[in-house]
Amino acid sequence: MLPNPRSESSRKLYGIHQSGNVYKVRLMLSLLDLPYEWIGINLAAKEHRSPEFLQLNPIGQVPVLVDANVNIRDSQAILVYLARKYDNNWLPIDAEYMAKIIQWLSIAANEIEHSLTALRRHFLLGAPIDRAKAERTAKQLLQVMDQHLENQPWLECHHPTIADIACYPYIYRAVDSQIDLSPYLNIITWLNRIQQLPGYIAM
Ligand SMILES: N[C@@H](CCC(=O)N[C@@H](CS)C(=O)NCC(=O)O)C(=O)O
Repeated sequence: MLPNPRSESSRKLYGIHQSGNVYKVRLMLSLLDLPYEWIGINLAAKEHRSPEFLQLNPIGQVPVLVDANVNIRDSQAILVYLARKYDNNWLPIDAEYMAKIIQWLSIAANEIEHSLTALRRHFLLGAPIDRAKAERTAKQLLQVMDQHLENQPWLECHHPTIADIACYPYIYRAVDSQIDLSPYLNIITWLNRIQQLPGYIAM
């Protein structure tokens, strides 16, 4: 018998609770109402460098999703996989829509990662960074996003997509990065809109 795609036993998420990249996958799984087994990885004990974990992800990072016999690393890639496999509305196949959504996945992996995420790591974990540069990048990006959201409720397609989920966690936790969101009213409204989605979970 084929495994039931909605059964927990066939799906495992490896992660840590403090990570926004892991949280975006937990959020997506919850929005899709997909159960899974949580496998906590102890970074302090270097479990992500163990031979067993490196077999799952040779890069040695969380999150990793194992769905039956499919193994995907990287939060953006996992969002793509979950959307295309379980609900195409989150990533429509239309060439223009798909490209525009992937623009935001790139922003999540680059501009957000190197600004808000880096600042969060700096303030919560003491990671050394070029703080002025990270703050400049964060503010430029937030301004662009705020303007983009002026006349539309979602980042693309007039409905929620993985673009919104990819960009959400570190902006929602901007307080950890000591970035003030109050000048960005459209972003604040967008964050609230995401929090109203059925199946939403907080970090
Ligand atoms: N591009 C990756 C980044 C993943 C990442 O940076 N994971 C961190 C936790 S947020 C990690 O595993 N760090 C451990 C390490 O790099 O040694 C993604 O989006 O999943």
